[in-house]
Amino acid sequence: MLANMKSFLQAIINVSEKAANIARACRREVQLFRLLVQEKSNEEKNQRFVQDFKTLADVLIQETVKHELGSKFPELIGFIQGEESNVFTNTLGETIEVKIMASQEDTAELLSKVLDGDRSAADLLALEVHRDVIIDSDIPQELNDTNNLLPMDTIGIWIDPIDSTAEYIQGTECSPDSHDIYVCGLRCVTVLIGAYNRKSGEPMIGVVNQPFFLENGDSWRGTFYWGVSCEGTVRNSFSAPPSPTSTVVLSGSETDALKENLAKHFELVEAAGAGYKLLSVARGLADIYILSRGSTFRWDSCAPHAILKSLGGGVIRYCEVMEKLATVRAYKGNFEDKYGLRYHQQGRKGWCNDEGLIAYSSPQNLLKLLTCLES
Ligand code: 2IP
Ligand code: CA
Repeated sequence: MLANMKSFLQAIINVSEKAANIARACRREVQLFRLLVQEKSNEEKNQRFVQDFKTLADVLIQETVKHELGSKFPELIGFIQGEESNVFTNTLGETIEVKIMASQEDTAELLSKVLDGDRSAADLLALEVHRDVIIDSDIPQELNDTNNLLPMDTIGIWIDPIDSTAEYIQGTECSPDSHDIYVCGLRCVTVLIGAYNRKSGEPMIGVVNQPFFLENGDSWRGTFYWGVSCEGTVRNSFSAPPSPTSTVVLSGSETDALKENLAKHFELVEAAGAGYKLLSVARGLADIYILSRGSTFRWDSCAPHAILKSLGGGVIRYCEVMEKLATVRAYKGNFEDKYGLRYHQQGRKGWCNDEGLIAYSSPQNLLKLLTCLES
């Protein structure tokens, strides 16, 4: 089946906002928040289910995205994958499969079984799962043209329902550093939905939703970003390509050796959230996100990778590049074609990006980094 790019992208944006609604509800609604953040409580059963609830929030969002995209685009069914499995064993040893049922009532019924009969929490979640969410987006009309049709049987989807789970659960708020990058807190949380070509593995379409973008009073408003880079169509939600910043964003667990080397040439910022750091490069808050270790997965990088590609940047394999730095620097082609991360096949460690990664917003910024690393 052919789908037009505009309706496919709009469907991903809509379901990313539904995911953000669920994530915000779990923080806003007292019955849900209590389960989520492991508040000190004397009711033993809450402790027992707290672990389930954290996983449940993740799993429920992932299943919602799978259910919505699968029902709109049936040829995707079986090719929509994510971080979480929808079958998990609660701390009572019961194996539970989280499914989105046809009706809100049936979904609430199923969820209350996972939540030890807490029907009010289940109802609140089911309400968000079944709510119709259509969000205004700035998708250009050209993506509606007949020359922008996508064969849906060539597309796979990677979902990270809540990236930076640690900040989501216990995020302590912090103010932005001098580069407007938040080192920690709820702003580092992102919902990541990426579409890739099942044959070549190349990322094609990415939506990154930031559920906690703006705090007004005691509630949060989110925002989202999108990028398309496929079949010769290259568009995104940014008004202009990012300008150079000489800033590099890093994981808090990056090696000292790499940090010492980079510090000679760049300003370094350590922030939480793999998705958030990739987004910071796309937003032009940093030129580079470099990660020397295999601590991210296909679901972390696919969506922001597609956005970076649409900006003329990309995400390439750190280890391979470091092994042949001079060759890579001398390469005259598109670095993405030769060294880019691919999403259709497992590597030595499953779906882990085991070679680490270098995310860049432009070839110029990548070359500047490679020159510094070589010196
Ligand atoms: C995590 C999350 C962490 C990141 C880790 C990801 O995903 O993005 O922030 O570690 O690599 O897998 P770091 O903070 O060092 O970048 P999740 O939160 O979905 O498990
Ligand atoms: Ca993640």
